[in-house]
Amino acid sequence: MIKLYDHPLSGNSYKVKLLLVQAGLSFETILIDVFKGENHKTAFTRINPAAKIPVVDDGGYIIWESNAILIYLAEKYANNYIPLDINLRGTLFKWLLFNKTSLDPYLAKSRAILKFVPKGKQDFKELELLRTDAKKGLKIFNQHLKKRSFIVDNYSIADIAFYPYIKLCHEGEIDLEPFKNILSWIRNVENTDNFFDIY
Ligand SMILES: N[C@@H](CCC(=O)N[C@@H](CS)C(=O)NCC(=O)O)C(=O)O
Repeated sequence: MIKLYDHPLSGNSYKVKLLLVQAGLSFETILIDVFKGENHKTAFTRINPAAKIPVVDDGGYIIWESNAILIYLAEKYANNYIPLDINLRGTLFKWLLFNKTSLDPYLAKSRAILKFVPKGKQDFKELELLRTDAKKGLKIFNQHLKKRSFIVDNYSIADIAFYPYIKLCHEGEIDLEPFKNILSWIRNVENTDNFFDIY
């Protein structure tokens, strides 16, 4: 059975869980308490030298990096979450990389500063810079979603990849109100079969 190294507050782990659940795949979760530093213990860094969750162990095949995991699982078990057409696939890969380079890092770090860093240790200067970059990415994403229900053709792993940190924007005090297309896209994702809330 697929094993997912997970933490309930991890947006990146949630992406993988959402695909596993929506695709009807059986899996078990192994809790890695990143707040207690369990991800830095040798037992875990042997599995992922980057010391991060999520990690998937699929019958001994180990893969980490959430968006890579989504591609792997969709290719192997859930073809309806990844387009067949090469141009649509190219577009999907483009958005998965945009997600990991131009949006998730800014959204996730803004959230982390306000949600997890103890008061008094929060770097508000860094937070402002992160939010400025996040808004640049959100503007591009919002523009792309004009007249589109989903990122590429039908609902796919691209939507799954973008969803958690956008949904959690409020925890980094990033206002989504100016991004109306993103707001309707969130509703579209939440209306897909077997969708479940992040928490
Ligand atoms: N690029 C990685 C990022 C993974 C990541 O940052 N994971 C967080 C949880 S969401 C983590 O393990 N943090 C613990 C740490 O950095 O010490 C991915 O998409 O999987």
